Amino acid sequence: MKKYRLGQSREAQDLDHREAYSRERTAESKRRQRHAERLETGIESHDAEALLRLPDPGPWMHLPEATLIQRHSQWVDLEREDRTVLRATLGGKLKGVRLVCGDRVRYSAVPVEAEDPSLPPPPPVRGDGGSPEAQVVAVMPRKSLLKRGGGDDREPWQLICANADELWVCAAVVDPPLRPGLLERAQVLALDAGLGFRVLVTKRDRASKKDTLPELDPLREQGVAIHETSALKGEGVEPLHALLKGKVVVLLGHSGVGKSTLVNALHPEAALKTGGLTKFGTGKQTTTAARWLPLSTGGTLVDTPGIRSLSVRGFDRALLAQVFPEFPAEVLEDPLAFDADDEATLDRLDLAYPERLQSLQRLWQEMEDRNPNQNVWR
Ligand SMILES: Nc1nc2c(ncn2[C@@H]2O[C@H](COP(=O)(O)OP(=O)(O)OP(=O)(O)O)[C@@H](O)[C@H]2O)c(=O)[nH]1
Ligand SMILES: [Mg+2]
Repeated sequence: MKKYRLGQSREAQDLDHREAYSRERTAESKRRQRHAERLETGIESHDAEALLRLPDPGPWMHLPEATLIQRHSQWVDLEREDRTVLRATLGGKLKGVRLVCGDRVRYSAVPVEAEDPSLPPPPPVRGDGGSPEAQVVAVMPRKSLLKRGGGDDREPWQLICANADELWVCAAVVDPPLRPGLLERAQVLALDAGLGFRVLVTKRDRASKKDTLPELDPLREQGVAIHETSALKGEGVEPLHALLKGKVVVLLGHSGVGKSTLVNALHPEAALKTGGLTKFGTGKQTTTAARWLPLSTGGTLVDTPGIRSLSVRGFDRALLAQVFPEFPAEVLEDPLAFDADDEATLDRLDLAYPERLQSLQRLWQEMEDRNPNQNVWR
């Protein structure tokens, strides 16, 4: 049994002990090691742009070029200049490089690993149908990159499409309902990528002509182009052909708003699968991967899977001044300083659409969001 002198704590006694000293030292060194490791991953994960960097295609410029038209889990589909499609795997040099629909790539008919033994072997290919005929070895610099915020710092961005010119957001008149914030969020994405922005109202036949869709008023005032369509009846579709000429246009919207139906109306050869709605009036996630579809009438449409949410995490807050131009500068500088529920504040600001203050605040907050697990060490 240990004896303690009066006034001495158990800890004080322990520190005199040789064994306790060495225990302390090991614990301290382990702590330091852990801390160093955390700092390392912290730095890596905060380099959000690393995901967007592409290796130099310089050595591969002699190879033929093609467009990535669809990504599958093990391979990609490429479209050559003559519009024929071929299936390809990704070369070892592209390990860790995130390719996306619309990327211009250089490919080789023989795996380059066969020529360079220092590279890892090509990935095994399993699954349906045609086996790969080529290997992608380089990606060309992108003219534009449409992306959305990712879930956390390890996955800071989700890429949607490369080399597009415009983003068309589809919103159905009725089912499924337009979720608040979707249009503003999509505007942020388009501004960030430098793309033109239009709103396509779909299923116009489902509502009366008198319904003027007041939720689009703020956008109308900003001068955003809004097109009303009914793809099933072929109404409002014809004018879109002229807008598509020579452009790459990405369609974005909730599941079930009729993106694929619209593509089929514009380009019947595509014969895309379309789905009905669930009993809750939501879409059935019929389209599962983005598809690059060159049109015979000129231009290219990109059909995308329906979105549930659209994160703006990590985007520049300065973009909000263009998305919410009706707000005074004092609000745009610090939206959170204003109480969106306080009548007096709203009266003083004299906002045309007071409900947009809350939306502005949400986007503002989200843009700064970091992964809570990573925040501990910052
Ligand atoms: N009444 C009417 N129904 C339409 C119209 N366009 C699409 N629909 C219907 O809406 C449903 C969903 O259409 P899709 O084209 O599959 O929708 P989507 O946006 O591609 O959906 P995801 O692929 O799940 O993202 C289908 O049942 C279509 O028939 C329209 O103009 N009018
Ligand atoms: Mg679809």
